[in-house]
Amino acid sequence: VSLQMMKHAWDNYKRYAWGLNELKPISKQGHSSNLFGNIQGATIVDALDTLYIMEMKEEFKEAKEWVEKNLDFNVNAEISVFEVNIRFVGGLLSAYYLSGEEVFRKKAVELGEKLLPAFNTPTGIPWALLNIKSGIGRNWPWASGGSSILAEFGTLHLEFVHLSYLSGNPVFAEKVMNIRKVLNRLDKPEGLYPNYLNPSSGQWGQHHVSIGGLGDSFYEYLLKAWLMSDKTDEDGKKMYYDAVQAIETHLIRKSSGGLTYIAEWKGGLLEHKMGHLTCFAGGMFALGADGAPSDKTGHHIELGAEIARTCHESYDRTRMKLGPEAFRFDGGVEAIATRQNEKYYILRPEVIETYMYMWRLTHDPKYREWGWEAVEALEKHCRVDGGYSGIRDVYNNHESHDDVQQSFFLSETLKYLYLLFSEDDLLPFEHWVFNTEAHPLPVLHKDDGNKEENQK
Ligand code: DMJ
Repeated sequence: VSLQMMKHAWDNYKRYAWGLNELKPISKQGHSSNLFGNIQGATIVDALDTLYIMEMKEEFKEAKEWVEKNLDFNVNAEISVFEVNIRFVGGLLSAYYLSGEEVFRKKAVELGEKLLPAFNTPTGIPWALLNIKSGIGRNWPWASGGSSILAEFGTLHLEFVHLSYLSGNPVFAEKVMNIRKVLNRLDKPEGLYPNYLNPSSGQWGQHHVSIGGLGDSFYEYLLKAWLMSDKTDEDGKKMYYDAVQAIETHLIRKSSGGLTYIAEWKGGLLEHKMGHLTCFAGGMFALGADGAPSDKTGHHIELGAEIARTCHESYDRTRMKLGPEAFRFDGGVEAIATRQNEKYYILRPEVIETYMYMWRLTHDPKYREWGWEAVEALEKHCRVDGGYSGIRDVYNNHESHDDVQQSFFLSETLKYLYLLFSEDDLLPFEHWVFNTEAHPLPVLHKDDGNKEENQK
């Protein structure tokens, strides 16, 4: 089914928005997000590996030809370093490792080089935004006291380690190892990492802590850096398990109805809200269970299972059986969005991602059942003639479509669905880690410095 869904999403993108970043499936035209500046083709690059894995050979070939002829980084564009890294660098790296086609390696390294000026700050903590022509960087104007964002500068590690590996140039890995060093020198309030860090002073901004937006994939990359290093990156490992310990103590709570959730922390006070983005953590806890101290292994799996159940409830308690952007555990509600501007669903993958990890790690059939419910809801409410669209209010009887087919729907949501219903030996966890945009990167095995071997 996910293959048919991919075909529908892809064919319509191709028909109405080919070469542009994303598709507007209702108005049947291109959608350009300023996250990528003038860089074009986000959907193509994000979808390459999904097309490959689903064996959509014709489509993969078209996509590759587009990359060869049209993907151009010599543009005057201010881009989000994080978004371009996870979608474009990540997408190109995976396409290279899966297909072995040199063009993807070349483009990934070329783009990596364009991103390097972002690290020209007093601390080496990169800017959020970078003009890839002038090399001038800055931060989001809304970010606390000119800070960089934890989930942004903390989500470069996997890709940059691979860029050094594939280019032979150590500079990429050095840049991300330095981020680690800066973080390790800092005091952490209650062992937690605030979402804001000033790249000039090297001091934390506001003490907001989140495992959802602004924090999320920083934690994910600590664990995955350790796994991707064939479990040699002991720093990454320690930082991950220490962080999870602090998260459990200070952020994880159980509702009176028995649902485990991860709250947000604002200078010591809890906001009892969990974002859709936070739902990825179920899969992360389960993936990390194996490396936890031996008496904690079962506990980390259990935590993953409980988060999966809570996130499933957030879907089940809506009219459309698709989860809201954020749901609350206060004012008498549990796992329900109470604010109008938190009721939307934009084709996000995190809940299905967690089902996929839980399925692979436990083989409990309920995760496939829950995944199937999501497929039915997507088909019923998000599928339109011109592709797939997000929904403005998942509690409503009638769909109000937001008219965007996000590129991560093709790279993540549909890939994780496909993997959920595939055998475990397709991209097995012993050999692959997924970047935060679901682009698989091979584990770099310590016993063979040999590239060919690592690509199997
Ligand atoms: C994706 O770009 C990535 O999964 C990122 O980590 C979070 N936001 C979107 C999907 O929701």
